[in-house]
Amino acid sequence: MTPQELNQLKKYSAHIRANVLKLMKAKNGGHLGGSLSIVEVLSVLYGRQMRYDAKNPRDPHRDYFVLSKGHAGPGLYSALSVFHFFDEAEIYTLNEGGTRFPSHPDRTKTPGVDATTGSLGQGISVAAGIAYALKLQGTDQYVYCIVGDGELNEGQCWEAFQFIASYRLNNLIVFIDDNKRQLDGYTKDIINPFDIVEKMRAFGFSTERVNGGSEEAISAAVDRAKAVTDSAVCIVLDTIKGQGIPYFENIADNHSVKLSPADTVVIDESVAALSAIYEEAK
Ligand SMILES: Cc1ncc(C[n+]2csc(CCOP(=O)(O)OP(=O)(O)O)c2C)c(N)n1
Ligand SMILES: [Mg+2]
Repeated sequence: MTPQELNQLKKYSAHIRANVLKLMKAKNGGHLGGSLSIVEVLSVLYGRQMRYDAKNPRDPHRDYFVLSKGHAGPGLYSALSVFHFFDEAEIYTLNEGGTRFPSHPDRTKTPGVDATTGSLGQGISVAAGIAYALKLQGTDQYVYCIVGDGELNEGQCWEAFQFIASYRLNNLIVFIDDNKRQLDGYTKDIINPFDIVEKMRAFGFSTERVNGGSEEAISAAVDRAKAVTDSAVCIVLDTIKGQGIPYFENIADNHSVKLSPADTVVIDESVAALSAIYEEAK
């Protein structure tokens, strides 16, 4: 990747992150922490790795994206707005009656959303089905799926992983967003995941852990994943819940926030700083 390409990805990340914060402010809160931890991976996927046509989101030749941790819908909508699937202004109707932007993704409502998710564990199973169908068709399309680390509490994830590994679905790149926290605390204190990389390897996946805050590291890992020919692939993203905004990384409960006046001040300051990055002359 050239320095210019990396700089462009960083601008995308800044723009997605700013949109997440603006969405939170517009709704006085929401699923902030888990939306911010996937900003960089979304930037890499939509800004570099995925094949899609934003003006024809159902293009049968597209790559597919499944947000299995569906509560991070605000993160996905922010990304899809940056990549021109729809006007940014519309995402601020999040959760309102009649909106195309429900809190959790709905494939029948939102351009660019390939799977309806929110019930944890289901999205990875849907992604497995899509990938298996594409394999049967012999296409060169990829499916990308993001699973939460807390989501791994769901037995359904492990059923899906067995299927994906057994059928060597190397056209499905599984990301696990290891942000170390789930709804009500640290994963290690609730259902200890132990070593996620070792677990995925034991299940049959080629697995690596990368810095989930680095566009360069994520993109290089996706390149390596695409070169795997004989097994399922998993990239564990080492992330921080609330990633990119130290104030929100450090608050005790950053899963689904209700904003205080002090939080809103931080959001305004952060959006101003992020806008300066992505609006910098191209
Ligand atoms: C089947 C199911 N059970 C419970 C919930 C409620 N829930 C929403 S988010 C969440 C925690 C998810 O944690 P994690 O996957 O780590 O998400 P992140 O840290 O990325 O926000 C829970 C329990 C749900 N959406 N689906
Ligand atoms: Mg988590």
